[in-house]
Amino acid sequence: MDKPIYVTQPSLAPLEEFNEYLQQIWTSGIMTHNGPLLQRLEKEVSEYEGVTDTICVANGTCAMQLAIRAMDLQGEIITTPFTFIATANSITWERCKPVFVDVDPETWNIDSETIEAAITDRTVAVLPVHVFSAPCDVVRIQEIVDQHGLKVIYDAAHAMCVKVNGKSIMSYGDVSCTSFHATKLFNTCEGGACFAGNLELAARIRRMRFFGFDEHKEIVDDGMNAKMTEVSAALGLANLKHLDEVRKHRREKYELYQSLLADRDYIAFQKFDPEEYNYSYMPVLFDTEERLFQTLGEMAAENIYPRRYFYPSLHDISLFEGTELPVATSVAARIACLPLYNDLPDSTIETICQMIKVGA
Ligand code: T4K
Repeated sequence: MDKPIYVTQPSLAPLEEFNEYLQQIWTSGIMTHNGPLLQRLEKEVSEYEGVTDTICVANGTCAMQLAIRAMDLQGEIITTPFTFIATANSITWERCKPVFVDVDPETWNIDSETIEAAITDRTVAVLPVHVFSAPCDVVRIQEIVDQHGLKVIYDAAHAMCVKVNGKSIMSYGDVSCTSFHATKLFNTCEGGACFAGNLELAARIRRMRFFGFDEHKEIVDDGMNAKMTEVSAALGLANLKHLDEVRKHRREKYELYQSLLADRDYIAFQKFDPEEYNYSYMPVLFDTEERLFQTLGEMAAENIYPRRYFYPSLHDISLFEGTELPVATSVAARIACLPLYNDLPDSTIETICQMIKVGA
């Protein structure tokens, strides 16, 4: 390839549409502090997702930190090791301890049956991740947390647009947190959001993202600066109009990969319900790490760069070492996310799939 092909590229609305919103900022001079565009984005995301409230924040990591803080959680939080480091960062930065449990070999999400065995008298919450947008077993997880009096925070960083049992995935758990980072299906450059069904909890998160101010700018709570700017909100408003189309195109490209790779019996795809997935990533599981290495090497020689999301499994890094979680270790060593984004030509997907054949 003349130009490098990376794992992803941002999906961006036409520049003129972004400019229309920017013009409003230039006219009003309001750039941040929960301005009109942010309020409009929160309303539009709520309508899009079918939820009552959206609390936009500066990024997905601080969304999880705010959720932990707003519920005053202190202690052990059970989570998955097959995720981006930010999941664990949000726990440790709130001075809690991540306790990793193993993942399901087919969905690669937290194995809900391993959660109970990890509960101690120090456990305060469970923080599962809908990895690559495949929903966790939200019903079983809720049963477990209810039985043990724990909270549940979902890391839904990958999962915009996903519905489970006809309801937005963001409506599950005490708080669901998502990311609107540039590399996500829906992006505001940097950004994220919290979704909380409990009105008091939602109000507390709102205060906490804005220094602990109430609506009269009285300092009434502990807080930080986790606000989303008007420029990010403007980008979000422009991008949101194209989200259905973006998801549809990604799905077509995902399915093209799937059909071209269908005869490779050494490759497995993530298990998910096709209607409950947003097709933002193209993860494939190789039968061996050697085959994965060989394929990555051959692709790099052609200027194509899939990514090892998420390697290594977090429980295997020196910060956290201590537990043996064989499924997570093995899956993390054998997965690569192939390039997937809206402008990726089908002919490049065909080339990539041929290379996987050559590597076999
Ligand atoms: N929880 C989970 C499960 C997550 O995956 C993440 C973030 C979070 C929580 C935290 O959310 P945030 O606090 O980030 O909102 C990227 C993203 O930085 C990160 O948001 C994301 N997950 C993670 C999975 O991917 P890297 O280290 O892969 O980024 P980078 O810069 O290598 O970008 C990957 C490719 O994307 C590049 O090869 C080229 C392309 N790219 C990237 C950027 C930044 C562009 O085309 N344009 C760009 O502006 O982390």
